[in-house]
Amino acid sequence: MCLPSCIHMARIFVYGTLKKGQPNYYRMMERANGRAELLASACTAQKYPLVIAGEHNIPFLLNLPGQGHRVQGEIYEVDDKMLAFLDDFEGVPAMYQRTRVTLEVKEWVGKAEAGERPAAGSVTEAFLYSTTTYRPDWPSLTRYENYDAHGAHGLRYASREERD
Ligand code: PCA
Repeated sequence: MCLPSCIHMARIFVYGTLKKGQPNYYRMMERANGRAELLASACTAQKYPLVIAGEHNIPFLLNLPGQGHRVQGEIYEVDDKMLAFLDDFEGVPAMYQRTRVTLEVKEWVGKAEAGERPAAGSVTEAFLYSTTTYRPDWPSLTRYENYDAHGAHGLRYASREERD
């Protein structure tokens, strides 16, 4: 018998359209896709170039540590079902690869692990969707620190459903 406590959970850092208020956030909240629970706001410990690229204006964190900004995002705890859904949705491994990243916690809002909530400034790890399979000109695109699909850049994100 599998009790709820034996469902495997993973942590994922989202920095793009999956963040709260962004176009794909609802997909993480859809129970049919699995479970996701907000743990914290955070930023990457290292700098990475976060660019908006391609004809659909998709945000990509390029796996080029040391360049760009310390990227801001949110850490979620997800179950295996949600992780599998997100891997499929993000086109792993062709479009993005799911790798591990070191993060600095900004504000921990979710459940604590061993009694206490990690303090602001503490270091943790999670998965993220970054890519090494980018076009040669992408590293020279404008680099963002905090993605917003509706930002002043004016690059409108084309949702999966409106692409042909
Ligand atoms: N979705 C993932 C990767 C980029 C995107 O739009 C995320 O939000 O982290």
